[in-house]
Amino acid sequence: MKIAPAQVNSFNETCIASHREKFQFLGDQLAKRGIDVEHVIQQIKDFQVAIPSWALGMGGTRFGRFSMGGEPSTLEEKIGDVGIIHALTQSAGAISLHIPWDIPENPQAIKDLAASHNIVFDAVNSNTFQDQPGQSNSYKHGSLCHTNEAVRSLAVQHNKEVIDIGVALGSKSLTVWLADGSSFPGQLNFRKALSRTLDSLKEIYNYMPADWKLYIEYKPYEPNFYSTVIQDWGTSHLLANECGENAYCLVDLGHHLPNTNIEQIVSTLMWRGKLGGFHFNDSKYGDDDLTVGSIKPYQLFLIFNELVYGINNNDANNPPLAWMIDASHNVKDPLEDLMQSLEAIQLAYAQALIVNHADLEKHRAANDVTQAQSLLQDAYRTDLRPLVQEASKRSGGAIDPIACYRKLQIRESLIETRGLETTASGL
Ligand SMILES: [Mn+2]
Repeated sequence: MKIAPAQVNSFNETCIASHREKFQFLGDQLAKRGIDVEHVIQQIKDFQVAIPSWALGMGGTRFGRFSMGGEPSTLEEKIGDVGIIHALTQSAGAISLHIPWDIPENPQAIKDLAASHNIVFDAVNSNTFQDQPGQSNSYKHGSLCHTNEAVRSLAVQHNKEVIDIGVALGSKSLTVWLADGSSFPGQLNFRKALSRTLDSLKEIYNYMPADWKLYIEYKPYEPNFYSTVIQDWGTSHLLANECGENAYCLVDLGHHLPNTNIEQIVSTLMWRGKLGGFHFNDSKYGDDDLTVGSIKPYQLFLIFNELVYGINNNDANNPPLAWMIDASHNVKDPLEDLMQSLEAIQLAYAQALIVNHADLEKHRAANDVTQAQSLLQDAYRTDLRPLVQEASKRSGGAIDPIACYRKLQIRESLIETRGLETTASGL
């Protein structure tokens, strides 16, 4: 199903008066503070976040999975769902495919379908963390790091196939996340495992077209619980440096131990020109994959503050970043959850855009700790929701995407067309 612009417009008519009032007030307040409101709105309008193909159905835990109904069971339906989110928000104009969960049978037809929703293909993601039916060698004890050369070459070959699929779709990057590691002391020779992983990654890197980027994701634990081969940003950075100039680190917010200073990692990687992209989610304990901004919105703002600073002070030529939501939806409607995440991302970005970095530097130079902290908190505590809503409206999206989604009874229509018992591939 497709949402017509007229449906969004007629929804907007129902809330335009109250929106105008709030936006006018906020705009005046920001202007008095010397903020170029139009510039911030334009930045928000230009900001697009990719939706991963695996986030559109209900996820689950190892204890169970509860269906939502109307979930997409084919790649075509998944693209349709991203199309719904994009029509309502105008900020999700890309999809990131997971292979082999979502192999397009006819890449051109899939490309055309996505284009009809104004959606492009973001990074493609390989999967060497589970065995596929009939697979000759198992990934049980690792993939790119495996002790057996045959397993490593199977995993390398898979990544090359993922690149080929991405090329056919117009993707320009490959994201590699490895489950490789060990669950018990003694199981793995750390040094040899890392060295084998580097050799495998180099082979994948060398296969990529010259205009592609390789994103190397890290994670400290899970599914292995004693060690992970690419455990942290330093290891990812080391591997990316060894691979070459088109290899970058990928930061997934949930892939850190509790209380890690992620904004500092962002700052360091951008300083070196090695930050490739972001996987957004939120967490309380570990890799919880919760809705972005639902647990630690201040941390999200501080991360965006470093991102904006890094983008504006880009002496190391860090390339434009790949933004993607990487979350799981176990209890909420996945489409509503994704729209909540998009709003949180836009809000944090907008708050970061109103930080006066020149003043902040003055406070820092004077070692005025109080003022420096207050300056950041002042931006964070400014309610910029009317500004984000204005950006959505001006792009042709809904002033309140979730309210519009409910008003149009999208989930009900999806259940009517697809039924109650569907399961998205890969979940
Ligand atoms: Mn991720």
